[in-house]
Amino acid sequence: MMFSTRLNSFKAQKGLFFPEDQELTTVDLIRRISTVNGLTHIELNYPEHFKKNTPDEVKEAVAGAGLEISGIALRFDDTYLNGEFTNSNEEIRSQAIRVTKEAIEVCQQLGGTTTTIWLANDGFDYSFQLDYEQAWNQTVSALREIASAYPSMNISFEYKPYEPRSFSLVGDIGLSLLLVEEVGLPNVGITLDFCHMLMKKENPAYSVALAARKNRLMGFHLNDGYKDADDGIMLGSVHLMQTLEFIYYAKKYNYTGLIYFDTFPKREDPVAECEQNIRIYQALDALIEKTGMDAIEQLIREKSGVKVQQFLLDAFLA
Ligand SMILES: [Mn+2]
Repeated sequence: MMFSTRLNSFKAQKGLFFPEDQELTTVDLIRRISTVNGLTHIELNYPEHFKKNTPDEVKEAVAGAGLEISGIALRFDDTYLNGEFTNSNEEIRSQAIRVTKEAIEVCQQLGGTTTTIWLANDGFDYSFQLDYEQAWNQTVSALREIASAYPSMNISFEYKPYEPRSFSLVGDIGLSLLLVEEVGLPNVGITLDFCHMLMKKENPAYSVALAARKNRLMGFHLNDGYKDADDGIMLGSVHLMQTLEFIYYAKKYNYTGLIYFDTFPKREDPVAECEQNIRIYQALDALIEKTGMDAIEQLIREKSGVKVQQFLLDAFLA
């Protein structure tokens, strides 16, 4: 299994690893993240993580830490406050497309496979604020232009229903699959973020099944939360059964991609927090193995809420 987590989490509880007055670079954060037991990969934000260090410096630090780079995630700053691929200022829209292409090139240069696109600002806050059809068409054409220029690289779309916009343009699994289908290229897929799915009141395992049946499952962002906000707390801490079901479907569809913990430890030691997430994932995976895929398949076929609760109880008491 490939495990990764948020590099920026390693700015937290700074004094446990760095002198309090040290200004942290990406290379410093890589040094700290490399102390996590069980971590295999690093994911970097573009352009954010390349402001103080060059791609070569980052590459060297990651190799020196005995880790690999899985990919790059786009982080659009306030230049794009009024939209990335749907910005009505043509110059800003072109810049969003150009920066995305740069991110893919950096990903390629660093030996990563997947560039994840989250469009924070493509959405709306008011009625009559957005021409929906035009915005949709602009998003399809931008993604098509980007993905067709790099056919050997994975481009993964991460949806989120709202925040920072009141409504995202593409905010759920169904719309994301429609978008990807309209883009019509084999190297475009979907990243499922557990909190984002909860915010949309999706059942996460169902979203796995829908993306997998279209062969578009490209990335996992795992965490947990209380549904209304992107809490980013530890895996399984609130929705344990839904996390177990999610991992069951990941196994059922032979998901071999990156398991990335998109959590925001602040009051926890981020090293211990990440190790705990890895342990929880492995423990739930082992519980499924022990129960047997066939036995769970049988449980699903019975469609019995009572038997599902007994399964939970048996797992606790085992
Ligand atoms: Mn995420």
